[in-house]
Amino acid sequence: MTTGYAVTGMTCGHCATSVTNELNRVPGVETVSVDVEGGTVTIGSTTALDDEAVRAAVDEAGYQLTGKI
Ligand code: 9UX
Repeated sequence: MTTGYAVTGMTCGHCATSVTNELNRVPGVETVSVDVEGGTVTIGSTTALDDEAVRAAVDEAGYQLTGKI
């Protein structure tokens, strides 16, 4: 399955790398696709994700998860 999230604060490619690295630590995450321009992150996973774990990972990277898309 894929789940999309709105993430604010990402402005360059290094932002995308940072948030991807943190999200890859979340249990169940298989793939991470970041659209910096659009402010979205799409995560592929085998099972439903723990949204709070995703939120915490985004926060840890220094960005803000503002909702699902
Ligand atoms: Mo790029 Mo992102 O220099 O927080 S890493 S703006």
